[in-house]
Amino acid sequence: MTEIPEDHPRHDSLVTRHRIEDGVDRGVTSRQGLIAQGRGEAYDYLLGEQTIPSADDAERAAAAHLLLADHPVLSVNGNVAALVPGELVELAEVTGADLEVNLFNRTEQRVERIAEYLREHGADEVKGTKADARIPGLDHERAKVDSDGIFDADVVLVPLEDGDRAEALADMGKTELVVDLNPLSRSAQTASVPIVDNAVRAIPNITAHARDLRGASRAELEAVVEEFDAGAALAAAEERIRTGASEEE
Ligand code: PTJ
Repeated sequence: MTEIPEDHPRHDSLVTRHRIEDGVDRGVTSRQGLIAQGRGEAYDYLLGEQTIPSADDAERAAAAHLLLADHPVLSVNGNVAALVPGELVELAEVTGADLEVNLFNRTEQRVERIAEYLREHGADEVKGTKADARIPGLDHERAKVDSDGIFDADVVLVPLEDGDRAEALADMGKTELVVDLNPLSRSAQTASVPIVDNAVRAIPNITAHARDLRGASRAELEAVVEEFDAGAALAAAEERIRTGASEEE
């Protein structure tokens, strides 16, 4: 990987790009993942490449949902596996969530590579290889999930999900926590908790909130969930992108 000086004005963005390139070289990320990354970068640039206050609220609400869940699952695709493998393992540990590889462009080889990459980053168990259940309403490959993983989950964190699958999971009655830099995407619009932030910042920040909330009572966690307003968070993110300004600050 090319050395990027720490004081380079676009340091974080360039490091992120290199991680995705490296993910493609390792067989973890799809080539379409490069295009998705470019799209995400454009939104992130307009958001000021920072976690805006409404995204931080969403990340706290997501942490509360994961802690309240009976069976939380973190869905992992080729992009987040390349960007935040260790951070996903840490979030799973702190919240007691399962990790499941679930791909848009599914190949058994890439599922295996991603599972192996997560294990190299400390994961004990990675689901997604059995694929013995189907999400209703989706075509065969994109519908595949594990019966004791996403199929059984009550709360699912889906970073960079495609709109069809986000809707199908919501139709199954699951609480969906979606990380997507585009507040107008169908997945963000469908989510119980839309997190309009870069996965690189969002995942460790959800973990930090989960650590902070770990000692809280059920009633306190439920209050955090209740206070979060998905519509207001989406509106705040769109406002920031369109005008560069936020009413929250
Ligand atoms: O590994 P696979 O096969 O599961 O494929 C994963 C991708 C992401 C390639 C696939 O799901 C896809 O094509 O997604 P889309 O439809 O391009 O949507 C990606 C969304 O994620 C867009 O709205 C981007 O703005 C957003 N995005 C891209 N990078 C990031 C991001 N959101 C948060 N953090 C990012 N780093």
